[in-house]
Amino acid sequence: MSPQDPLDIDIDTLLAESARVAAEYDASENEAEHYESNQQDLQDRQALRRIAGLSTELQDISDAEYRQLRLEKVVLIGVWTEGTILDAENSMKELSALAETAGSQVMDALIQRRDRADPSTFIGSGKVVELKQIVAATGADTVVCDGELSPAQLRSLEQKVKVKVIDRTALILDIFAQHAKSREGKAQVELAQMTYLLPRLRGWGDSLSRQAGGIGGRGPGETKIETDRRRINDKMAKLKKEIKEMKVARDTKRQERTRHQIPSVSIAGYTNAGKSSLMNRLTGAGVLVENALFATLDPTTRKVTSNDGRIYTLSDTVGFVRHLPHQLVEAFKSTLEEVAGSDLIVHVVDGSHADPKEQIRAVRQVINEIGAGDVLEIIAINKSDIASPEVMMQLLREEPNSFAFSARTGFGVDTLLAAIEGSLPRPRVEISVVIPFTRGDLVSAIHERGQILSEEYLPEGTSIHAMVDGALAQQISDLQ
Ligand SMILES: Nc1nc2c(ncn2[C@@H]2O[C@H](COP(=O)(O)OP(=O)(O)OP(=O)(O)O)[C@@H](O)[C@H]2O)c(=O)[nH]1
Ligand SMILES: [Mg+2]
Repeated sequence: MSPQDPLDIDIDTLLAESARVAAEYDASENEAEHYESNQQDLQDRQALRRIAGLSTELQDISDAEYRQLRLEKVVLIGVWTEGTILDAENSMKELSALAETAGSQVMDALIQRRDRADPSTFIGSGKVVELKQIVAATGADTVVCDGELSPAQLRSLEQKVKVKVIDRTALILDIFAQHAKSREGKAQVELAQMTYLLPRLRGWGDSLSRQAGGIGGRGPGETKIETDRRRINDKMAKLKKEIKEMKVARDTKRQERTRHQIPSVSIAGYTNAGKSSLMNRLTGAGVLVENALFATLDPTTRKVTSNDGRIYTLSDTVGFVRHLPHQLVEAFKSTLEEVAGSDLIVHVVDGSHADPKEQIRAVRQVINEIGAGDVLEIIAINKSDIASPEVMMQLLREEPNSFAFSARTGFGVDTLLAAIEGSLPRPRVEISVVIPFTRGDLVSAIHERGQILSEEYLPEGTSIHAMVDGALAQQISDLQ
């Protein structure tokens, strides 16, 4: 897109501008500080836990250059409201992995025990002071909050800590933006970013409207924000149209597959579970494998021939995560429809993860959300080479249709493959025909899509006894 394009909006500039206008508004307001009692502060302090060993450094600078990351020093904060401390720590570990995937260096991580997040600053005001000290001591330039914060919360925390504050959703959107390669992927991410941005602009716009109402006039800030909002809406409409056009091409391809009754298998699962590694094992597709979250954004589909000679497709898909931002689910709908439209989902689980059951739950939630809840599912528990055997055994016992394997060592892959191929929809129509040699195309179609029971070459053609799908049976009967 050319820089002259009125729709080419630089989100950072826009955000900065909106933040400035919002800050002006806030400064004009009577700053009623939200003080809590000392007792609460004491409780806050006692509830504060630091997670040791979470700060890690990027090991490979060339990797960072390749992805053109903005190397930021970040401090993570989380509010632990329910569940065990282990759950809270796992959540922070994941946030840390997300931050590192986005190219940041994690300086420190804090969790605060509270009944609920503070409505004005997410963490309690006592903690805010402490956070500010940690930020200063570590030289951090960004604070990342584990959760989705309201625009007002982000703003007041930012003002108090004096560095940029972002939430988990913004972080995930940032990773997606960095990893999107295809035109469709980029458009989908941009749409998700704008959907995220729009209510945040509205928040500021509303504040300004209230201000404008008070003095009975329209401030220049409001006009600016309304223009921005209109431009974003225009851009979003344009993106949606583009995505729709690309969806047509995708649908055509899928219809083609359906028409030929080629079974399709989707590899889905939590991010970093080893979906692409399995895809590569099974097809040699050479999909990028990386110990990073959301390494794969664009689906890769390969034609595979089963051991009994039938053809099906195998697709590697984008990974899921807990609380996957709904803007992303919405924007990636056309990509995710691939999963919903498949005959079988191979749900890859990282057996070596601290809480694989929680990952299974989170993935199933997204699978249901995209309307794929009824698709047949195989649970494929990966990384058997490093997972605890007890955890693997427990998962295998609890999940009826489950298999253990290791994409790295190849352990269990054959059994898993046999289970996948055994679950493919079976051709149902039995035929017994002699096909003239001029119709070699039909003979190969029966080989690819059907199941040969017997085959014999006669002088008048190929005599075949086979099971085929309805469409192929129709084509063959038309021949007679
Ligand atoms: N030890 C071990 N590591 C594995 C195994 N399979 C995959 N990995 C590693 O797990 C990491 C993630 O693998 P990927 O195949 O990229 O995972 P993915 O599910 O495609 O991840 P995203 O595309 O990022 O959602 C990589 O570092 C792999 O090398 C395995 O069987 N054993
Ligand atoms: Mg992948």
